Order: sequence, then structure tokens, then C-alpha cells
Amino acid sequence: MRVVFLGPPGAGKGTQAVLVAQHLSVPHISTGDIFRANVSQGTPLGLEAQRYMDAGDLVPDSVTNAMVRDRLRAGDTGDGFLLDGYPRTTEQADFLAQVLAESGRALDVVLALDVSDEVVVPRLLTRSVQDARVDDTEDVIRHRMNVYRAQTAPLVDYYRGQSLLRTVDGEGSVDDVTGRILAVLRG
Ligand code: B4P
Repeated sequence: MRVVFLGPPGAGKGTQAVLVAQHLSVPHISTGDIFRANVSQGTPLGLEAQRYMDAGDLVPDSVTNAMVRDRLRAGDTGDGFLLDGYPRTTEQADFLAQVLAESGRALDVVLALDVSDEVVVPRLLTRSVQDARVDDTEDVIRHRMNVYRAQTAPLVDYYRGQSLLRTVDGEGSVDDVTGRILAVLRG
């Protein structure tokens, strides 16, 4: 199964993607995690990505697309994958479709996690205490939400127009949300 998780910062994409990928036995591919691993290792990619991430901006498509293309060419994606946090722009979505088409593949479903701003901000502020992520301060969180609205939210209509979109209520306990997602994916 080839799945994309879509949603605003703090929607629970990363949290749910780990659990759902295990259920589906497919690799979990998080662009945020790949960037953070590169930042902590001090690679050239990490140095490039860090200034955008710290500010809450998107890393440029030129960097992100090439990274995802290489990852999707790896053999472990043959039986499917769960993409978490990618695509985040319509340009990335067009690029993804093209990369998959090159190997005769296409997405099966795009799962949008629906949560209100009132739920998201406290979640991220809690994480800022636990994980000390530089991009989880209140100002940067607000900026990331604006970036989401301007650049990523249009993907909801983009994928709805392709009849790939399924929306799941992302509020409530982690277990409740996982159950809703699996019900949709198995439905
Ligand atoms: P991401 O790592 O994707 O960060 P995120 O949007 O905050 O989502 P994340 O998955 O981490 O959090 P989640 O909602 O699961 O991106 C970080 C940065 O990387 C971006 O700002 C950008 O700079 C760059 N980047 C990544 N992908 C890119 C792309 N494609 N193009 C360009 N740039 C890109 O969880 C948030 C918190 O909520 C956690 O603490 C979790 O424990 C908690 N939580 C989750 N579910 C909960 C629940 N049901 N109840 C209570 N708490 C819950």
C-alpha cells in the first residue's frame, strides 16, 4: 500500500505514521526525520536544511525532491510505503507522481488528519519541553501553521480532485486516532 499522511504541524502525522507503518509492514518515510538525522550528523544536506527548519520554513523543493526520489528508489519500497510530511507543496506532489510513474507506481490513498489550531499548539508546546526542538517555540509554531495554510493546505483539494483523499479526525487519544486510520485504510 502506498500512502501519504497529510496534516498541519502537530496533527500527529509522525506519531501515527510510525504505528500505522508497522501495521501495514511498509517503511515509514518522514522527510522531517531524514532532515533532523542529517542535521545531527552535520552533513551538507543537514547544514542546508537546518536554517529553514529552525525558522519554520519549508526546505526548498530542489533539496527535498531529490532526497525523496532517492529514498523511493530503494528496494524496501517495493511493497509500499508511508510518506509522512511529504509532499508539502503542489510542486512536490507533481514531482512525487512523476517519480512513481517512472516505476509504474501510483499512490493508493492520501490520509488527511483533521485537527483544530486549539489542539495543535498545546501539543507542540508540550513537545518543545520534551524534545527541545528549536522549531517548537510559540512564534515558530505560528509561522509553521501559516506556512501550512499557504503552501500545504491546497494539497487537500489537489488530492480530493484525484479521488485519493480520505479525512480522519485527529483529535482524541493516540490509540483512538490509530484505530480510525486503520479502519479507513482497511475499509
Ligand atoms: P515534520 O517533522 O514533518 O514536523 P511536524 O509537522 O511538526 O509534524 P510531526 O510529524 O513531527 O509531529 P506530530 O504531528 O506527529 O517537519 C519539520 C520541518 O521539516 C518542517 O517545518 C520543514 O522545515 C521541514 N520539512 C519536513 N518535510 C518537508 C517537506 N516535504 N518539504 C519541505 N520541508 C520539509 O506530533 C506533534 C506532537 O503532538 C508530538 O509531541 C506528539 O507526541 C503529540 N501528539 C500526537 N498525537 C497526539 C494525540 N492524539 N494526543 C496528544 N498528543 C499527540
